Amino acid sequence: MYTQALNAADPTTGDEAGPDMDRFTARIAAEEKIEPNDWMPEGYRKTLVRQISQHAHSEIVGMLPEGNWITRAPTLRRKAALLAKVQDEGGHGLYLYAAAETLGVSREELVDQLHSGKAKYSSIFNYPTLTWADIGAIGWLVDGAAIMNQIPLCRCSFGPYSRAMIRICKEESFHQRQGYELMSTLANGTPEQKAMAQDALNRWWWPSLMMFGPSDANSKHSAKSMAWKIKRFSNDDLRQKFVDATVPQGHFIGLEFPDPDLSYNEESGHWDFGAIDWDEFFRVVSGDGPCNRERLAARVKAHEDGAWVREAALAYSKKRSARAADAEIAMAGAAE
Ligand code: FAQ
Repeated sequence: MYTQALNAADPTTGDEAGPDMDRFTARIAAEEKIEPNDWMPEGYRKTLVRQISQHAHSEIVGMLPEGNWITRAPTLRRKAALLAKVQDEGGHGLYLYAAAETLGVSREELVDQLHSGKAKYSSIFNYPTLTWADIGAIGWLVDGAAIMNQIPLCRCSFGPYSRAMIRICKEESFHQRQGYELMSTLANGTPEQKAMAQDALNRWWWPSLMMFGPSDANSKHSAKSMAWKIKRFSNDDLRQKFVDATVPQGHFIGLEFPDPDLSYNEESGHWDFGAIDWDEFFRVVSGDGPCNRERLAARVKAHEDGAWVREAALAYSKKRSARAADAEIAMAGAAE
C-alpha cells in the first residue's frame, strides 16, 4: 500500500506516475514478464482482465456452434476429431479464466458479466453453423484467425497469459489443420460437396476478418495495449497477415473468396481486399447478431443445469477439510 501511495494517477488520463511506474516501464522495455504479485498500473490490470476474460468467454461460447454438429458428424474419425476439438476449447477457457483470476477477479464475477450481457465475446460465434462444411470453415478460418492473433500473445508481457497462450496455440494449430483437411476433402469431392464448401467459405469469410477487431483508426485500446506489450501487432496488421496466409490456401483447393476486390498487389506483396461491413460488426458486437440471444441462453442454461455439480464439489471439499481438521485434533490429542 505504501508503494502504491507513491504513485499518483493523472485525473484525466488515469495514467500513473512515480517510482513504481518507472520500474514497471523499464521492465516492459526490457521484455521482462510481469507476474501477478508484481506492481502494475491499474489500467494495465483492467485491460488484461477485460481482454483475457473476453478471450475466455469466446472459447466457452465458441464450443456451441461446433458442438451442434458432434452428433451429426459423417464418420467416426470426424466425430472423434470434433469431440476432441470442442473439448480443447473448453480447456482453453479454463486456462484463461485461471489467468484472469490471478489479477484479483473471481471466476463467478466474470461468468456473471457474461451471463448478464455486460462482457463481450468474439463476434464470430454469433453466426449459425448451417451445414457440415461450416465445421471445416470454422477450423480453417476461425482457428486460423485465432492463431494469427494469438501467436504474438505468447510474447505478451503478462506472464500467466503468455504461458497459457503457448499451449493454446499448439492446440489451435491442430484445429486449423483438421478444418483445412475437411474443407479440402469436400472441395475435392462431388460437385454438391464442393458447392457446400464454397457456400461455407462465402458465409464465414467476412465474419472471420471481423474477428481481428475494429480498424486501427477505431481501435480504442490498441495504443496502450501495444505500449504495454500486451498486443504486439495492430488489428489491421494481423488481419492483413491472415488474408495473405489464407487466400493461397483457398485457391489451392479450388475455392473462390466472396470478395470482388480481392487481388494480389505486386508492389506491396500483399493481397488487397474489399471494405469490411463495420455496421454488421458493431451490430453483432452490441448483441444483435444472428445467434447472440441463442448463444447466451445456451450458456446460462448450461450454468444453471450444472449448479448441482458445483454444489456437490463444494460439499465434498468441505467434508474433506472437516475430516482433515478432525484427524489433526486427534493426532495432537494422541501426542499429548
Ligand atoms: N468481437 O480497441 P479494440 C477463438 C471489442 S478465440 C467482439 O480493438 P482490443 C478460439 C473489444 O473487446 C477468439 N468484440 O480492442 C476458438 C473492445 O471492447 P470494449 C477470441 C470485439 O482488445 C476457435 C472494443 O471492441 N480471441 O476464436 C471484437 O485492443 C474456434 C474495441 O476494440 C481473443 O479474444 C470482436 N471480434 O483488440 C474457439 C484474442 N474485436 O472496450 C472456439 C485476444 C474487438 O468495448 C472455436 N483478444 N472487440 O469492452 C485480442 O487480441 C483483442 O482483445 C482483440 C481486440 C484483437 C480481439
